[in-house]
Amino acid sequence: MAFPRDFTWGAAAAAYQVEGAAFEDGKGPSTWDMFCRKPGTVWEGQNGDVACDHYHRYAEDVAIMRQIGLQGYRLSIAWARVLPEGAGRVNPRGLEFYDRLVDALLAANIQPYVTLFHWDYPYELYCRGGWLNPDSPEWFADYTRVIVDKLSDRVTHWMTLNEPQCFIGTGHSLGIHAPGDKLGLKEVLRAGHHALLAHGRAVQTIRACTKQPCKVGYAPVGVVRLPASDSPEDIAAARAATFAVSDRTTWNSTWWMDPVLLGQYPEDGLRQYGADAPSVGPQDMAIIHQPLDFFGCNLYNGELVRANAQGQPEPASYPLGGPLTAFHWTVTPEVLYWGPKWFWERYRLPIMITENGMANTDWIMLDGRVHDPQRIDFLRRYLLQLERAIAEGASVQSYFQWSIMDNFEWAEGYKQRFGLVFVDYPTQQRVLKDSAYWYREVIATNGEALHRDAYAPA
Ligand code: GCO
Repeated sequence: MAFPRDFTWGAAAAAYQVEGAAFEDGKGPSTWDMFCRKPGTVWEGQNGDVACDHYHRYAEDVAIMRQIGLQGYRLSIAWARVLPEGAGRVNPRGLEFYDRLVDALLAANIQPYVTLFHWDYPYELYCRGGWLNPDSPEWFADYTRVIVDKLSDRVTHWMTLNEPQCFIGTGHSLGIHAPGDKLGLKEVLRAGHHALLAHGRAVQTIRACTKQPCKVGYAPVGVVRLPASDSPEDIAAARAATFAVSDRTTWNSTWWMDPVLLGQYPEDGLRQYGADAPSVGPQDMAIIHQPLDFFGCNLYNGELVRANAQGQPEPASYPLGGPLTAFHWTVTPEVLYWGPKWFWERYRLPIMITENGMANTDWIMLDGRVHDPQRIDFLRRYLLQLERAIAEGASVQSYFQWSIMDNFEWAEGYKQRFGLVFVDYPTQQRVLKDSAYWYREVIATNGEALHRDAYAPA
């Protein structure tokens, strides 16, 4: 049995995707509130105004988490709920929501893992330049202080930013996520540099203000390339491609991980971006490169790579008709093998899988249940690969399935269902899917149930 005895089994969600109450109790608007209102941005004009109504139903949701046996729940804080203008005035009612949520989790024996920023940027700060403003790292540090002052007597696990590759790239370059900008690469990377500085300032702030010893990490996307075969050449090529900045987009691992974990931008990234690379102030890397306690990363799938005749990586294709999720993402369980293995080798920090899961075509069936064998098989395959990575020495501390419940999947609206728990949005009824009962077994047996073929839900 590879999973360590103190392994944490959890599930994740993010504020804008589940909370709703978008304009209640003094919350200020976020860029996502505004973005959803622009025609043509989100599928069928949907938005997170109500979402899963978790803001009002959190007690029921925590009871469900307890029923599943979650040991950890990864949540995020809506910055503009706490600071309606993003900076300055604190909204006590917003802060109290997280107070109640954290208390409910602890009472259910579930550890809160708090992400400070999961994309819902305060709109008022966006109007002041957002991540392009050189003051943005300080805004983030000030907000962090408010949260840590309030919650660190009970919260001991913190993550600063979720997926900078996405909120910077998808939000500021492609324009398909909030704030919906299509900036040139130079501005995009400047915004990214400020986000990295914000990470560093937040870590410093957490360490300075925490009321008890705590663990601090980060949650970028793990952009991993997978070897097309078991040959040493293909494996070496996939590893090299995983740690390369091979195009002029933000979609890579090292540009976002190396500064944080090694204190420098990768050489090939500096070459690739050339004159568009951000100017780095003399103190910047010292701020960005803070000691961390864990390396969080979100892992869903990976593209296939093989070695060409010169041993260099080149793209390879998956076999025709291979498995796809409802989102049409490839099913590539080995990403939970190679990802943790290589990230552990490069960064030597204990790993938390902060997200992994799949969208499925779930509905309530005529027997009143939600049967999702694809998700069970998906998670089983992925977790067996994670177990293999651990058995071979990768230090992995925890796994957070995405997501505890169906929720607002950004530009896809409510079309994609990622949950262990089905949400019937018109009634807000929650129904545990078969995968939730199965995951309960996995948790209760610390992974042993992954080796059982037959599974009949309770
Ligand atoms: C992300 C975000 C989550 C998504 C999930 C499924 O990775 O995009 O962190 O908010 O909902 O990944 O796409």
